[in-house]
Amino acid sequence: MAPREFDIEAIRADFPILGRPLPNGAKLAYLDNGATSQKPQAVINKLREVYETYNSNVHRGIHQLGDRVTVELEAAREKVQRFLGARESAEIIFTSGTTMSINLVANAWGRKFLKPGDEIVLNEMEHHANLVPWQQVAKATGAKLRFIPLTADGRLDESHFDRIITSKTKLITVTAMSNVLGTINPIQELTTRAKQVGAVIMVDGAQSVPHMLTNVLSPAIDFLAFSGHKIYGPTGIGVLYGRRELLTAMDPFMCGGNMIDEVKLESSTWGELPSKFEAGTLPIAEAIGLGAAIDYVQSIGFDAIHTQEIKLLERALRLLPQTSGVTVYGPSIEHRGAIVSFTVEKVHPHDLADLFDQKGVAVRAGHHCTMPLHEWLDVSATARASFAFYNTEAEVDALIDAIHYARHKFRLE
Ligand code: C6P
Repeated sequence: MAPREFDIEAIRADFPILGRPLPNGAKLAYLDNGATSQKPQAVINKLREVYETYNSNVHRGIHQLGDRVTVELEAAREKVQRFLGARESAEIIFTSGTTMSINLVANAWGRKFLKPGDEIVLNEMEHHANLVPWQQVAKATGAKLRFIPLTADGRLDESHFDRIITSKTKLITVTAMSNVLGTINPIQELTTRAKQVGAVIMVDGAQSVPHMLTNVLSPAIDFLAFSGHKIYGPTGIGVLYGRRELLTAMDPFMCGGNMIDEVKLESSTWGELPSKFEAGTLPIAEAIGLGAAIDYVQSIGFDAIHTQEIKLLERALRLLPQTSGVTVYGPSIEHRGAIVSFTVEKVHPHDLADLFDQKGVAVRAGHHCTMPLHEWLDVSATARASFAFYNTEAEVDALIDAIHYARHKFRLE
């Protein structure tokens, strides 16, 4: 289906929350999409449809509602499969989000296959969700963590790849897009390097999947994690894509109902993929809602999404540095997605976020679950504007006005 025409007002009208005044009466400028995105009416309607018309548990139902909900859930899985370009829907595991997807790989693959002397390659910009699980796995297995250094502008320093990615490397795990700097990492190059040394590559797609076309076969990555709530879908649902051979070789991460083949008192055997990794009742309506979110994103198309988000990014990267006291972190526009973190001299980011909120401008402030990156930046916290295709240039201007407002409140202008 051809994407619809990009009409920003019509698109904004699809998101009921964007048109509602805030409790203080201010007009919302929602620039916190990196934390979670807003939901279009189509997703809200889908959740309602599930609960109103065919709510039931999946797979176990031998009644009409159970049949219907199972069909809908598996249709959502197939949508995710096609969206990611995966070979088969059995390679799509529903999880609660990126964090759980990464923990699944760390525990079910890492603990089984890593041993002393093996190396896990990371870098300093990773979100805690793609760092802490690997610290735990390294402790448990004796594997070592290696970190690719960053360039001064916050990109992976490729001149260190030869030194860090070696025959000892068993896993490269990397975010496709930094949730703080917006940096887009060279997944193609890292995949090639991983294959050269016989390592597995895992991509944290939490920030990239909502904003750019992802194809797990090109470059051929082994694992990909993303969260439904950042791609205009419900909370509580996420995805792990895994290559069949790897998923087959792994043991289950969590055990219980749904994931077994046969259970005896002393031992059990596992179900087929993807059930083997889906113990217990899934977030059913949320998974179906994720399918609706993917339909919605595809109805707009990544070309239009990219064009709009780059326009916003360009404006933010031009206006922020022209604003007194502002320091912007991260690389130039060719190397980043629509996320901008910054500080304002003499105003703590938490105070900034508070004052912005009075004006209706919603941003995130803090370390954004990247404490090592903030140590590297040599600041304890930043403020972050993260854009979506439904944001407008007027909202970028509202951000700049809010900075002036905060500086004025602090008697800096
Ligand atoms: N980052 C942010 O405001 P979950 O919480 O499981 O949906 O996603 C975790 C996660 C993993 N990797 C990256 C790159 C992320 O950005 C996130 C979530 C949010 O930046 C919440 S801390």
